[in-house]
Amino acid sequence: MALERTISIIKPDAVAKNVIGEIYTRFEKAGLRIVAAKMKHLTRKEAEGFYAVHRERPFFNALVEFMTSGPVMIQVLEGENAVARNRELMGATNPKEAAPGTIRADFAESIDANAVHGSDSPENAAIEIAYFFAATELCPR
Ligand code: RTP
Ligand code: MG
Repeated sequence: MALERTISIIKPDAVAKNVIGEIYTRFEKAGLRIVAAKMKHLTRKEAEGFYAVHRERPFFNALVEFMTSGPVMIQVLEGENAVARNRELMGATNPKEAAPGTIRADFAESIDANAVHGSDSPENAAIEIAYFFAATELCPR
């Protein structure tokens, strides 16, 4: 088992619903540790840069609009298989397909307003962590 880090973003819909604490509790119960965190209202440029891999997708503009519609809570999670474990906790992208008990099943409204983001590989996690955090902002155990 590998000790990994991943990025989690609590999206504007879940921040507006006041469920940051409930989502943090799920990370903690799953053995994921928060080693950095910041709340931020993303600019259009920041959201476009973060989702640059999706630039050519039909949903890109809607995604950027949504991600800049209110503040987000961004955290680095650390733990065994953190990338996969966080994605298990999140559930499927479309909340209608998300397994019961997952964050998206419990808190998401739609495929656009789907409560959370999680890195999809250790390689992308490293890129996404560096996008939002300086190395000195990480506080590993
Ligand atoms: P995320 O990146 O946010 O963790 O979600 P994901 O890996 O499950 O989904 P991804 O394919 O990376 O897509 C990024 C976000 O774009 C929105 N999306 N909309 N309308 C659509 O068909 C569609 N597909 C994706 C979602 O908000 C998704 O989280
Ligand atoms: Mg993704």
